[in-house]
Amino acid sequence: MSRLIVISNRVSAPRSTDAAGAQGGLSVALAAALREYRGLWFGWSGEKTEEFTGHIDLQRHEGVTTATIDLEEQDVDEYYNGYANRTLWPLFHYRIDLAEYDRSFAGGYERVNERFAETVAPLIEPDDLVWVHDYHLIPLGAQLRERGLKNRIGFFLHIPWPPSRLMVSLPAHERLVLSLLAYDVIGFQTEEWLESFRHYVERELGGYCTDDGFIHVGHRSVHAAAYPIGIDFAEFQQAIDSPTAQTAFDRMRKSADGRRTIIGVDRLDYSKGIQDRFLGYRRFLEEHQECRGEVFLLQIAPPSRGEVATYEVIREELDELSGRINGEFAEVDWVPIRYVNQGYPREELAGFYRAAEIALITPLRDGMNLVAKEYVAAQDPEDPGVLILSRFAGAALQLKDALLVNPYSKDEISEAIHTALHMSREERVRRWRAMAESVRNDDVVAWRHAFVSALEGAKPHPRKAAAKG
Ligand code: ADQ
Repeated sequence: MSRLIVISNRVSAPRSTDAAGAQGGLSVALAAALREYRGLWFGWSGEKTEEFTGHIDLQRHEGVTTATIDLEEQDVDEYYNGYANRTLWPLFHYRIDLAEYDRSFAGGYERVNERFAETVAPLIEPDDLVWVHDYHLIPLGAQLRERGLKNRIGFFLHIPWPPSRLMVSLPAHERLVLSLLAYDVIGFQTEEWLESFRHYVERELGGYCTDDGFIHVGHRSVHAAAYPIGIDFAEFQQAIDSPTAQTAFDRMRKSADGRRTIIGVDRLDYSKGIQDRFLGYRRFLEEHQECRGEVFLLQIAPPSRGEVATYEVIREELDELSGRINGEFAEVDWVPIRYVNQGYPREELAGFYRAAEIALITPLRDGMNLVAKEYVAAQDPEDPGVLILSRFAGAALQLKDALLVNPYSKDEISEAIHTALHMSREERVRRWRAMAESVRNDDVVAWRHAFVSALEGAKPHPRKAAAKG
């Protein structure tokens, strides 16, 4: 059997020394794949070094080999904080108003992708399958081909693919997209992002798409398909059955004191729509005075990407907005929003999800959104809560029995909260069953099997180099 080489910006293989549940489902799932295929996981250590040397720190944790490199400060500024998080992240989430186009960012991005390629290439054996993850590493496949790799190489994009009309605002967009043709399989979260990609290929690259799932540009044919990511359902069930989850559940229910809990859990990011969510909840409190004092919103949002200025701004805005709403509506014995800026271990989070009668997950745009799936998995089958979900999250295409809302509309959010609070148990159970079936069947194990089998099935790469822009 071929080995599997996973390459992503950051590496997070499970370690038994980590606090219980500190690892995300994705890292657990990729680690399981790596154990099965005896592979290794390559990426940035998260550490900085004075001068890039290409030194690889090889480690083995619980049957998984990790290989990490340190990057220079300039690399981190231009590649990670720059092109990845200030150019591609906003653009791919349809926020061209926030996207910064800076030539030094683009240069740093190329340079770090080259550094990745240069360092990882000697670790790759001829029969290895290579799986590259996410928007940080789009050109990596082409860089590896330039170094003579003929392996089957796949790419999975965890975030949306923007509509062509937005994509063309990126300087040198053709060059970036053409570099994707070096891969054998390109995976997207949903049919919607795949459709946007195919549209770009036809319109901007003069290529064409065929019914067998291939895109064709010049002499290259690449398999492009949707592989919706899921959660590790079995692992999450264990988390929910743990004593820690039970304690967290009891703590929440006790502190709710008979009030109903609406929960939101997100990384603090503008794409997650937390501001519009607060405003929608505010509208609900205005319109339904009779419900004031009977519900509260628990918003858990640990800060992310502290080095990017936009994230500082959104943090300040949310502090201000939650303070204002609380000031406006609070009573001596009731605060409408509990806004918590920290992360919690998975088992505790599972207990919080279960204690919440409603989840309000309203990203303005999201590749998938695993929080929505975790909420569904954590519910009591006899008395499940209601999921209110943005129609612009990738997860909405699978979780059609959620209350789907337009996250920009305060009225829709307000109405959905009201509907959720009054929904009969029978309807809650009916909706939950349909969603739970999807979350259980399309889990992260099914996701990686689907992607890796597609990669295994790919034809060997032709001797001729991939098209370059
Ligand atoms: P993210 O944008 O990070 O991921 P999401 O899919 O919701 O978004 O995953 C977040 C993960 O972090 C979940 O497992 C959640 O439990 C955890 N998490 C979030 N807030 C937390 C908190 N306060 N405490 C503890 N854990 C917390 C990107 C894309 C998504 C895509 C995923 C996976 O943006 O669209 O679903 O990758 O492909």
